[in-house]
Amino acid sequence: MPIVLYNAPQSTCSQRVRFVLHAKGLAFEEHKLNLLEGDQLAPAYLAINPNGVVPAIVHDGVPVIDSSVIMEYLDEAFPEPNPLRPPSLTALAHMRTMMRFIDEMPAAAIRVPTFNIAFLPRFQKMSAAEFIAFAESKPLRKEFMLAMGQTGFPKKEMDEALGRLRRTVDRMADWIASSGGPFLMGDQLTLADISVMPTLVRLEDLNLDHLWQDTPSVSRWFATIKQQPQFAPTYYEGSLLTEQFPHLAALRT
Ligand SMILES: N[C@@H](CCC(=O)N[C@@H](CS)C(=O)NCC(=O)O)C(=O)O
Repeated sequence: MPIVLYNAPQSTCSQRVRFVLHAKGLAFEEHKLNLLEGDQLAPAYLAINPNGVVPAIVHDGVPVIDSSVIMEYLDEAFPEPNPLRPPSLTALAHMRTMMRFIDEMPAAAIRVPTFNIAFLPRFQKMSAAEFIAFAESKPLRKEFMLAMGQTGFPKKEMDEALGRLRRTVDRMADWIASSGGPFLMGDQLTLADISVMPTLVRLEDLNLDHLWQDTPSVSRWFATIKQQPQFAPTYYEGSLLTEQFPHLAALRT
């Protein structure tokens, strides 16, 4: 039975899982959910992922949810080809520490510029009652949506999010320096690289790549990631926000 993937093209968490599936050469059946239309809140999907977020996979009839858990699950279930976790227990613990940091810091912080710059115009078209009903229907992101409201996050929150993203770049530079690169853990591409990859792609998509312009080791890391054969099939047409939202096209010029 092929793996079934529920995801969204532009979703950073989904991009992690697509990359791992391609790295393993696994056949999968892809279901694309429209997150702005609320497909992730449909009862049939909530039965798979009660958190109402993507991605989720179903393997042998059993759902596995949360992108970090899915990545580890896939690497454990299909270690070859391309093992994405280091063999020693201490290195594995180090990789997981990086992944926790990435989930807690950049993966959360990136939502603030993403929503303010890309999604807000869509929410501003809703009536106040429609927006509140949409926000309140989200099991995981209700408070986040209500905090953003229809005017967006204030400058203070944008600045704090960009600060957390900048500190992530600094931490990546430390990891590359101590491992010798080209990847975060040295010669081996691991789940830690795949975990942080979509944040840098998103920052570049939002024209915020100045955050690492003074950090050549991170620029080199990013160029190396883009050269991986899994990168292009992961980022198929429509995976970038500038490809989906016409008002963002100007950011590219
Ligand atoms: N910790 C979860 C977070 C998943 C998540 O936030 N997914 C976003 C897309 S990247 C989503 O589905 N958002 C839909 C919504 O907010 O309604 C994971 O890593 O899978």
